[in-house]
Amino acid sequence: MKNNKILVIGSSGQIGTDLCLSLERIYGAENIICSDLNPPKEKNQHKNFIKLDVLDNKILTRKVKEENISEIYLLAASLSALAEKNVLISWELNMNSLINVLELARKKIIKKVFWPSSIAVFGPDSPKLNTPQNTILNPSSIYGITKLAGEKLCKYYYDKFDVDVRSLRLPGLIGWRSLAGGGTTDYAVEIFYYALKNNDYTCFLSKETILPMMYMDDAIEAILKIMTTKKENIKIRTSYNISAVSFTPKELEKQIKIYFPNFNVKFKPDYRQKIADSWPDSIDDQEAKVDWGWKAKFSLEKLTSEMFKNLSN
Ligand code: AKB
Repeated sequence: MKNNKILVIGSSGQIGTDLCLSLERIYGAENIICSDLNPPKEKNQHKNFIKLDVLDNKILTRKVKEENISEIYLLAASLSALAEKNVLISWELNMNSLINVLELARKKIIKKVFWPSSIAVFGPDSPKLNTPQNTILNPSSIYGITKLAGEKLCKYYYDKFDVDVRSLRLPGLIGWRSLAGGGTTDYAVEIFYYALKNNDYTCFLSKETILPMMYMDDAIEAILKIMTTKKENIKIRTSYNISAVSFTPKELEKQIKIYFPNFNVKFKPDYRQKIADSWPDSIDDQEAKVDWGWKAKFSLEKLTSEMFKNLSN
């Protein structure tokens, strides 16, 4: 695989931590270059780790050429809650990282790109229930605006330069290998850590806020699947809707109480409530199912049991 190496940008983050492990297992650790500004949680977690700033285009290009990279998974981003506090920095990171990577593909230095979009592309004017693939997109968060602009860029680079960039509109992700950071859906990960430590949890969203969510293993499978699907079967070149489960903080608390009956959640909504209120309750992912056979495996019950099983280990 000398000329077919993969570069993961943002490998120490929530998705990157899990994705790198899967890519290393499938393609061999020697073929995966993990990169981030921060080191991985565990020392020697990856065979190849480099410190890399995706905004430094010169060094990025040099590294990609030196390592014979053919595919990039671009995961570095500022998520919804953090982005509201750092508008310009988030715009710069979310947009310029994508432009830098798309340019490498336009110049044929790399062959394929994965870039995650988000349910944040939807806004208060989008239908709330079973939100369709093609609908009104008026995001109200700066993060949603960067994701929508990113989707348009992906489609433009595909139509104009035949750049093979593939994307998913990810919901809130729940995994045990790392904490989320800076998102509106982060409560659904944090809450497990509090329950395990026998601490009560104060949720920053109201108890009835329903949001689309997904267990990390499902998300990784979706990413691997869309990246290995034949090019002609990828019909959507903005970003695919994908969906797994939808639940409220109260429903998650109820599930957790099956394992920790004395666990309690207080609800103290903050500025993140407004972001959550602008997002869909549930997502219609028919196109992903038809085009590349997507199907989620983890229900709320199953993901809760997996979280406790793995976190207590
Ligand atoms: C966030 O909460 O910002 C992310 C997302 C849904 O894209 N988890």
